[in-house]
Amino acid sequence: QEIQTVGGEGDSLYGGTVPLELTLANGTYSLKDPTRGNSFTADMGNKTDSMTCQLFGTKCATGTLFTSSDNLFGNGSTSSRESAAVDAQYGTDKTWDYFKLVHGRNGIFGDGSGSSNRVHYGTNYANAFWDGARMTYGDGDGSNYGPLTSLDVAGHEMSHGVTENTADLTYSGESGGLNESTSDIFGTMVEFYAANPEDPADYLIGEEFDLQTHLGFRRMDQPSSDGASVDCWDSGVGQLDVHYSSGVGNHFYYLLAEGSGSKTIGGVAHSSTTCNGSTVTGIGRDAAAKIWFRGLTVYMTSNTNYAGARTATLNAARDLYGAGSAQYSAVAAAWSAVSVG
Ligand code: ASN
Ligand code: ZN
Ligand code: CA
Repeated sequence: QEIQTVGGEGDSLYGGTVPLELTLANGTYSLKDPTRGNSFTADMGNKTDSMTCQLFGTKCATGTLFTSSDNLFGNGSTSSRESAAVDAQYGTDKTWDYFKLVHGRNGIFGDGSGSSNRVHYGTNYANAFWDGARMTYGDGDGSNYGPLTSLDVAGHEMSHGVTENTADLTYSGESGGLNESTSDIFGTMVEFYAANPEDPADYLIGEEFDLQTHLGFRRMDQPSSDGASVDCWDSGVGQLDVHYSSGVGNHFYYLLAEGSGSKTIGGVAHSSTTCNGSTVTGIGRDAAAKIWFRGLTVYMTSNTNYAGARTATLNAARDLYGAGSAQYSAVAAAWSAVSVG
């Protein structure tokens, strides 16, 4: 029997109705996209993995591929197990397209191969993770958090795969903060790239599934507003959890792209101040993203720290725009504004 690629539609939790590319075989449609490296989404049935799996990314349960007798998946609510799967698959699609069309990268691994998603992992699990080979999403606890399958988190987690397969920033100390920041940066850029009115893009991470405050886990314009992340570099940031030391890189990136001061983005009031009292003029998201991507993939290495990230992104800006460019000067100014260099 012939295996075909067919268009379909999904009714997601956070992105409204979205187009899907599906696999059709023997009259059964599956949530597997041949146009994006056969990326697919599977149901974990609320089971978890052994510790061995989480540590080594091997011998993990793969879950059950989502299939259907028609080309429609989900109903826009958690009453259908398929809805979170639609978000996850949509997240894979947009992240794939973002890296391919904006940065010329052929998938997470750079070789055209796809990645998979596992949804409904565990019970009341309020996290999501990349294990080196695939994505896994919990359903949240249902009172503080819904399923973690928002587009920014999908982009965040899959960007860990891009980092791992490029600079391979060590996941501790300052390099760990840069690793986390890279994921917040590209997760956010994927949200902007998708330009989905159902999920207006902003610099908040995880706002879509935050049932209480709708502010999510982190925000890039003022990282310290979460009570744990830092806005400014100091010699102690390497001792912090990587999800907090990332604040320095996130704050840098926001200032570089958007500049200091206040503005409304995606319907949310954003406001960013500098650590040195300077005013920074943003160069826009497209240039900032190109600079970070080139810095990451050409100049950063596993032990790059914040000072090294300053050099890496300056080198990238010089390559892309020239040493006398406004973009180059803005990179220097934005790092200085977060006390790096
Ligand atoms: N969601 C978390 C992250 O991507 C999972 C973890 O702590 N590794 O960073
Ligand atoms: Zn992360
Ligand atoms: Ca967001």
